[in-house]
Amino acid sequence: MENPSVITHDRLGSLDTITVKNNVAVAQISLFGGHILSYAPLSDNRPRLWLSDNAILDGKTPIRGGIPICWPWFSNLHGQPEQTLPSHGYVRNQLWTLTDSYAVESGTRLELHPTTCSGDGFKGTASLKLVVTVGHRLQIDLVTQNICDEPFSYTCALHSYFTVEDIGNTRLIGLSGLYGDKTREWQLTQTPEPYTLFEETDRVHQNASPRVTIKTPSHQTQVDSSGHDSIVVWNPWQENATRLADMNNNGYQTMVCVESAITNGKKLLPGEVHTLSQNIG
Ligand code: TA6
Repeated sequence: MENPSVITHDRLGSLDTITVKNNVAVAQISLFGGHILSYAPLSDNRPRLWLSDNAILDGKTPIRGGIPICWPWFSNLHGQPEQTLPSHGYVRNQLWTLTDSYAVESGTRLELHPTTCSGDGFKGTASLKLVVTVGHRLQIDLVTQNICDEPFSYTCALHSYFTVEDIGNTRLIGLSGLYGDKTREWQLTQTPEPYTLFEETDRVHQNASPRVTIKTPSHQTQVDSSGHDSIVVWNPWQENATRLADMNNNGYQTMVCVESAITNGKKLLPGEVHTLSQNIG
């Protein structure tokens, strides 16, 4: 296990959290949802992740901000709007367990598991593990294994909320090709250059860009992905922000979601393992 002085167990609202403070970074993870709430490298002490001031921390409601784990489906299962199942799957609504923590060359590594991988809407038998490495950069690995004798398919996302000083002064670099625009009936649209945000933005970029850089006048945040088939970009903008009970009315001005995702579906054969990764710098 990791040196006990590096990991502490705390509370945030009704959430049991784990705080990692090592010699290169600080991070906080909620056991509810296996949900990374914050991360800042000591090199600049700049928080990389956005967490809503109005986030509901009751241990029952998905947390607005940080890195929600969307599994075993992204958004609404099979896209049916009348879906009665929870948006973004069901593991972000569960208590997770810290099953291991240990020092690695780059920092501190934590392994967490959800209470169960089974649930309505998913027929597979899977194991799921979140491996978080807190170092000069933040590495997140979501590891899915098919542990039954039948193949299954799933979608998933690391639904990361990044903090920016001003969304109106933010550019995304590294995206290309066509995206599906959820705000316009999933119309296929060419990625703009420069990539600025000026309205509700809800896009699934089909090109699996390995690196997206979030550029503001004073900072650049690198979002590297692997094991993904798409990148999702989301900002609710003003009207939706006022509708969201867990986002203050101008919360949209200081955040952007850049999500490493499998939105087209991943089929796992019996015994097969797949890892969806995001690395934040
Ligand atoms: O990732 C984009 C998205 O699917 C949006 O359509 C919006 O629903 C967002 O996720 C937030 O979803 P949530 O269920 O966390 O409110």
